[in-house]
Amino acid sequence: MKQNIKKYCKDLNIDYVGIAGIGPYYELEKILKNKIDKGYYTGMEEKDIQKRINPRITMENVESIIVCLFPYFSGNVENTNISKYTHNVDYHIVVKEKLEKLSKMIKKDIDEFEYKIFVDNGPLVDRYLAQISGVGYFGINNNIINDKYGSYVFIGYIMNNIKLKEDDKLDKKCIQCGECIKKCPGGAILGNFDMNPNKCLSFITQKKEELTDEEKKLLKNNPTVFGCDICQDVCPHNKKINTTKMNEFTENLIYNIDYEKINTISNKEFKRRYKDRAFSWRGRKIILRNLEIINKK
Ligand code: B12
Ligand code: SF4
Repeated sequence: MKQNIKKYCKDLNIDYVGIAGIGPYYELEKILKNKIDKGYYTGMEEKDIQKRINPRITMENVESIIVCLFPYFSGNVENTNISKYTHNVDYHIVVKEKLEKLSKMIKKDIDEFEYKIFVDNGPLVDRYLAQISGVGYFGINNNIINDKYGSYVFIGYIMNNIKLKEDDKLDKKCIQCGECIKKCPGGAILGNFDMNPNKCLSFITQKKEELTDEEKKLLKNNPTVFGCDICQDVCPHNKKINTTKMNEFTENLIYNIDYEKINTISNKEFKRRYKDRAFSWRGRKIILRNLEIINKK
């Protein structure tokens, strides 16, 4: 069956697929507890640690997890004020659609195939799954890196009720050059493969609560309306990478958000225009707030 899954993935332009076991993931539990103790969480993460380390809580009859990478790098652009992962149509939509297609293909072979699809929104730790299934390895900047596509990859997974042989994780980490630590504007990267996400500019651009003066200064000095790519852009593992083969990530791209344009439309109109964009999930107000901070003389 694994061979068939690989073939179906190829048909769907998915180059990297791996199988993760179903835990419980006790080594991850230690990392999560340590993060909570140190206050290294933002409130965007699933709070229930048991749910994060035990897939059975989410799908009682889960037997394996199919993990796929979705490369989105389509080239570097000079004039952009939003992060690369938001240039394209919302990856949640694209990845879900692809994994739904893959699941339907598998179901044709195995009638009793039951599944649940997740990308970003699931209870598990996506990067952990990517690592244990061997589709990528950790960078000091916390991102999952793949040799062919670098770290500009989304991670999606299918919990399912079929026992598939687990893949081995790669015996590899990034080269640890330290560039991301030096260049991270918020000093969020700790150097031991962990980070303090509260200091991450990507988080600050998405934060709903009022920003502190320090956070505003950080945003003003590193003007990105949504997300942050610095630790990936400086990473040597992202230098000679392939661009994505997925048309969904190369067509219909938006590179800039214009203050005047957003300021003159209603919240409802904003939602209507941008509901298929990852930068819109926090709403118009947050985008306007960030633009105002960046544009302030
Ligand atoms: C909340 C969240 C954020 C928060 C907090 C991020 C954080 N580091 O915790 C904020 C808003 C800051 C954020 C930013 C970004 N995010 Co985000 N985010 C998430 C989300 C929803 C949960 C993350 C989480 O659970 N964090 C808690 C920690 C425990 O999990 P982790 O980050 O995976 O941590 C691993 C490493 O830190 C490592 N680790 C920690 N300590 C140690 C110690 C040792 C010794 C070792 C070896 C490893 C290690 O192991 C952990 C477990 O595998 C995930 C989706 C998901 N459900 O998993 C996406 C996700 C992590 N985000 C993603 C992306 C694309 C981004 C951004 C690149 C977006 C951008 N351009 O702005 C940045 C990257 C910032 C960075 N350098 O990490 C992708 C990552 C893809 C990839 N290639 O790795 C994910 C997986 C979504 C997806 N499905 O594609 N994100
Ligand atoms: S995304 Fe930006 S702020 Fe966040 S860790 Fe990377 S370089 Fe630092």
